Amino acid sequence: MAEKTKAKSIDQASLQMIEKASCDGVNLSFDRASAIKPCPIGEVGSCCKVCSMGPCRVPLPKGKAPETPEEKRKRRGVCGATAETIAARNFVRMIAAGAAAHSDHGRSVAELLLAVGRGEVSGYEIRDEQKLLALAMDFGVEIGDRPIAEIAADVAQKALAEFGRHDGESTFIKRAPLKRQEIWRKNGVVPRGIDREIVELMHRTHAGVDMEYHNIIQQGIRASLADGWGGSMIATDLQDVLFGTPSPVLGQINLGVFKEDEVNVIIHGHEPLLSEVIVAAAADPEIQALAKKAGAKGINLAGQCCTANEILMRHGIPLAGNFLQQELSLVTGACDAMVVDVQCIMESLPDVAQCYHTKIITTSPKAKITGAVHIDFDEHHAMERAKDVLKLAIEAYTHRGKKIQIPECKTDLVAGFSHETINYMLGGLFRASYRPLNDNIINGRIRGVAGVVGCNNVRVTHNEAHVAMVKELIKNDVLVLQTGCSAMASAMAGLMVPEAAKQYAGAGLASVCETVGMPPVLHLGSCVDNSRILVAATAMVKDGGLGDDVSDLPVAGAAPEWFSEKALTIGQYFVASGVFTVFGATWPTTGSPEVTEHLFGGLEKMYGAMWAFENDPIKAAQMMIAHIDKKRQALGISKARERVLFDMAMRREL
Ligand code: NFS
Repeated sequence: MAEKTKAKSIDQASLQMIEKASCDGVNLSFDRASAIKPCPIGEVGSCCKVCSMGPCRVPLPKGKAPETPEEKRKRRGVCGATAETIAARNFVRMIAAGAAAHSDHGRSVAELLLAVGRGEVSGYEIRDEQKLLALAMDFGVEIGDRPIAEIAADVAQKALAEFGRHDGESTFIKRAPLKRQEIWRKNGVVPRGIDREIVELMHRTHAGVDMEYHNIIQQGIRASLADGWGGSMIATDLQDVLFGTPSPVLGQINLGVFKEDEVNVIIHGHEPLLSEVIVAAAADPEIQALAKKAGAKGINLAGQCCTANEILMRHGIPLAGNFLQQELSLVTGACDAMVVDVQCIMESLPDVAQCYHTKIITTSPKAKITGAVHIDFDEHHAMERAKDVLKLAIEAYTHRGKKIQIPECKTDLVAGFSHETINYMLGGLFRASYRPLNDNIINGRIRGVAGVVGCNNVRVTHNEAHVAMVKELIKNDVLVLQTGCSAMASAMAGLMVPEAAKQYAGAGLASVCETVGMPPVLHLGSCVDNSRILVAATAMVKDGGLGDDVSDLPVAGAAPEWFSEKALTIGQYFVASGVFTVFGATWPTTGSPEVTEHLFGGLEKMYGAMWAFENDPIKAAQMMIAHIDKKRQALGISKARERVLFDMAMRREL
C-alpha cells in the first residue's frame, strides 16, 4: 500500500476503502483535502467578511515578528476593525453556530416530549419516569399524583421556555457547583435564554457593534454556557426520558459491521427522534417480510456519527464508523441506504452514491441535499415514514452491483456510561455515589480524569491523535471519558473493553477497572452528551475531598481532531466550567496574538481554566497530565500518588 494512503488513517478498514475508492473512481474528502489547501488567512481568523466593503484580510506581516506599533496600527479592515476584533468575532461566531446546532437539537427533543405528553404522537413513550420526575423538580413542575403524561407536557413546556427566556438565569446553571455559579455571575456570563445569547452574539459581531475583544469573547462564553448547561443538557436529559437512560451495553464498531446477505441501512446524523423509530420499524413483520421477498436475510441497521452513539447506547446497534468514514461506508458497495437528518453530513454523499446503488435519504426539512431522495420525517407519522425509508432501502438492495467489498474489521466495545450508570457502578445501587471514584483519585490509583471528545479532521491522520492521546492518558492512570467521533476512534482501537485495562492502563487505573469490571475508557455517548461530563465533574466536586469547584479537580479536556463549530463551543464551555482544555489540528485565532493569549492565559485568571493548543497528541496528553498533577499538588494529594507509584508489592499482586 502506498505510503501516501497510509497517512490518511490509522484504521485498516478505512485504508482498504480509500484504496477501493480510488479503483472505483470515487472522489473522497481525503482527495479533496489534497487538492484544496486551507486559506492561510482565513485559517488564523484574519479574514473579515461581515460586510460588503470586504472581505478584508489582515494577516500578520510575514517573516518579521513582532510587528512594529505602526504596522499594528494599520492592520485593520476598511471599517477600522482591528485584527483582534476580527479574530475574536470569527471565533465567537463559530461558537454561536455550534451552540445553535446543539440547542436546536435540544429544542426538537423538547417539542417531541410535549407532543408525547399531550398524546399527539404514537411510536414514542416515556421510558425513564424517574428522570422525568427529577427534571420536574428542577423546573418546579408539580408532581403530586398527576398522570405522568401531564407532568411530561409541563416539563417539556418549561424546557422550551429555556430557549426564549428573556431575562433571569438558565435553570440548569444551578446544577453547577456553587463556587462556579459565583464565578459566572461575577464575570456577567450567566446565560439567560439560549436563543437570546446566540442572537445577542450575532448582534454584537455585526459590523460596528462590539469592538473590544475581551468583551466579544465574554459573549462567546455566555453562548457556550447556554449550550453546555442549556441546549445540550436539555437534549441529553429529555432523550433519556423519552428513549431511556443508557446503561452498559456491548456493541461492535467499524466497516466490518456491514452484512453481505442483509439489507444494510446506515442511520447518520444526530437526532435520535428519527433513529429510534427506524430501529422499531426494522423489526416490523411487514418490513422483515419485504426484505426476505427481496432475497435478503433481514435488515441490518448500523449507525454513523453521533446518532450512531445514541442507538448503540440504547439498543446495542453497531457503529459503522465516525465522521471521516461516512463516504467509506458507501464505498463498501454494500450500503443499500443511508438515511440522514442533521449535522456532520457530507454534501458529497449523493455523488459518491452514484458510483454504487445506494439511496441517500434526507429526512429533515432543515437539511436537504441536491441529489438525495427526501422523505420528510414528521413525528406525527413517524412509523409510516420510517417504513417508507426502509422500503426504499429494500428496493435498492435488489440493484446491488458487483463492487462489494466489506472489510473484515470490527471491534467489540462497551458503551452506555451515563452519569447515572457511573454513579451506580461505582457506588452500588443502594449507595450510589462518586465516593469510590473520589477515593481512588485521593489515594492515587486514579491520577485524574480526562474528557477526550470531538470530531475527525481530514487535515490530520484519521483517528491517530485520538488513539495516541487516550493511550498515553490511561498509561498514566488517567481515567478517560469520551463522546462522539473520539469515542468511536478509541473503540475501533480496542480501548473500550474491560480487558483493555490490563493491556493499556497503568497499574493504579487497571486495578480499579478490574475491581469494578469497567474499561479504562468510558463511552458517555454523543456530542450533546458532553453535558454528561459536566454533570460527572460536578458530582465529583459535590462528593467532597477534591476542592469546591470544577477548577480544583484533577481533570482536563481535549479535542485533538476537531473540525466542527460545535467542537469549539464544547471546548469553550469546558474552559468556562473550569476545565483546562487542549485542542489539536488547527487553532482559529492565531492571526491575533492578543486574542490567542487571552484565550490561552487570560481566561485562567477569570475562570480558573484556559485553552491550549498542541498538535502532537503525546505532548498534548502530557500537558493534560501536568495540569492534573498541578491540581493534585494544590489539593495536597500528590504524595499519596507517589506512594502508589512506588509500591512494587501492589504491582506484583496485580
Ligand atoms: Ni461532535 Fe464533531 Fe459530528 Fe459528533 Fe463527530 S464530527 S463536534 S463528534 S459526529 S457532532
